[in-house]
Amino acid sequence: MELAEQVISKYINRFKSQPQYLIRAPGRVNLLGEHVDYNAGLVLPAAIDRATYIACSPSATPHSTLWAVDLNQEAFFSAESVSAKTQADATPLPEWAFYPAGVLWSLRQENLSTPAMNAVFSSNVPRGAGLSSSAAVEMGFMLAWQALGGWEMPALQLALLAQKAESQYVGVNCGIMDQFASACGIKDKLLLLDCRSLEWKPLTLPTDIAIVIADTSIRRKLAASAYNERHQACAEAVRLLQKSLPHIRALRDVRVEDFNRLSDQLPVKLERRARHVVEEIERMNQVEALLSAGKIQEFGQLMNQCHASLRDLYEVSCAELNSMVEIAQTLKGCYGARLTGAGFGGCTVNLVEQTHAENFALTLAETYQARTNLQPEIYITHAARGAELIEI
Ligand code: NG1
Repeated sequence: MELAEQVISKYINRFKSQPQYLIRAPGRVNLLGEHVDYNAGLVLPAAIDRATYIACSPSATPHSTLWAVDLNQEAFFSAESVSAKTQADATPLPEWAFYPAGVLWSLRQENLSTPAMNAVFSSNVPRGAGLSSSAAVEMGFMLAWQALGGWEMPALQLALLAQKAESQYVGVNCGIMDQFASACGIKDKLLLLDCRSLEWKPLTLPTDIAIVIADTSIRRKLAASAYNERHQACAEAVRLLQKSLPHIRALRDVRVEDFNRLSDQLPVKLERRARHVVEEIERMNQVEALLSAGKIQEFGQLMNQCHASLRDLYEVSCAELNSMVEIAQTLKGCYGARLTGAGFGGCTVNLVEQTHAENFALTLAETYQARTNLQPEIYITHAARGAELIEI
C-alpha cells in the first residue's frame, strides 16, 4: 500500500472517521552550494520523490493529537503548552514533536488561526540522512494548519516561518534551503536560490542525466551541535575579516582574491572553515552558465571539488561518506559525487548518465558493502513538486 493510503487507513482506525485533508511534503537533495545558505550564498536543491504524508481533521478537543506512525508514538499539545515546550498535561514533548510544535509556535507568533487537529503522519524520507526529513515534517504541518485555519500565504513565506520554527524553537540554527526546497519544489527542476535576496529560478538538467542518492546507512551523531558550531565559526570569520573589509555582512561578500590576501589574519581552523564557504560560493557563481550550456562534465567537477572541500576544510564528512564518494567517482557514467546536506553521515548525491544509472547503483552498492560491511540504500530519484494538499 502507498504511504498516502496507509496514513489515511491508520487515521480512520485511530480516530474512527475520515480525515478531512491529506498533505504531502517532500524532502530535498542539494546538488551544490553546501553550508552556504546561512552565509547568504546560492544553493541548488531539488525537492525529491520521498515525502512526509499527513492525514488530518479539526479536533473537538482543545489540544491537537498527533500520531507519528514511524515511531508509534503520540503527542498532544496546544498553543499554550508548546510555548512552555510541553504537552497539554505538562509532560515533556517527545523529541520528534518539536517539529510540529515549533510550527504551531511560529504560526501563533504571527497571530494566525491554528485550530486543534487530529493527525496521523508517516514519512519515507530517511531521518538524519541529509535529505531534510525535518523540513518535510515542518512544511507538512504548515500546510495542515493553513488548511485548517482557513488562511493562505505564499509558499516562500511559509518556508520562512518553518525555518524560524527550526532555528528558534527546535534550536538548529539552520539556513532557508531545506524549507524552501520542500515548499517550492518543481517537477523535474533544480532550484537555484539566492539565500540573501530569496530570488530563485528553476534550472533544468538534461533528460539523459539521473540524480542518484546513496545512503551510507550511517546516521548523524551530535550533528546539531557541530552544525551550530560551524555557523558560529562563519560569523566569527566575518567579524575578523571586517577589520580589513568593513563592508562585508556575510562570507558571501568576500571575494576569493581578497580572502587569499587576508587569510593569514584568521586562526588556522577558522581559515579552513571560511575558505570552504568562500570557494563554494565561487563555485555556485558558475552553475547557471554551466547548466544552461549543458556542461555537465564541468558541473560534475564542481561537485567533486565540493566534496573534497567539505571533507578537508569544513570537516563535516566521515569515512563512510568518503568511501561512497570515492567508489562512485571511479564508476562509468558518473559525472560528480559528493555528500549532500549537513554531513556527519547520511547520503551522497551523484549525477550519472541515465543509461548507466542502474549499473552504477548496483556496483556502488556492492563495492560499498564489500568495503565497509554496511548495507547501503541506493536509489534513482526525480525532482518533485513541493508541499501540497492532495484531493481525497
Ligand atoms: P540537513 O542536511 O537537512 O540537516 C542542513 C541545514 C541546511 C543547510 C545544510 C548544509 C537544517 C535543518 N538544515 O541540512 O539549512 O545549511 O545543512 O548545506 O539543519
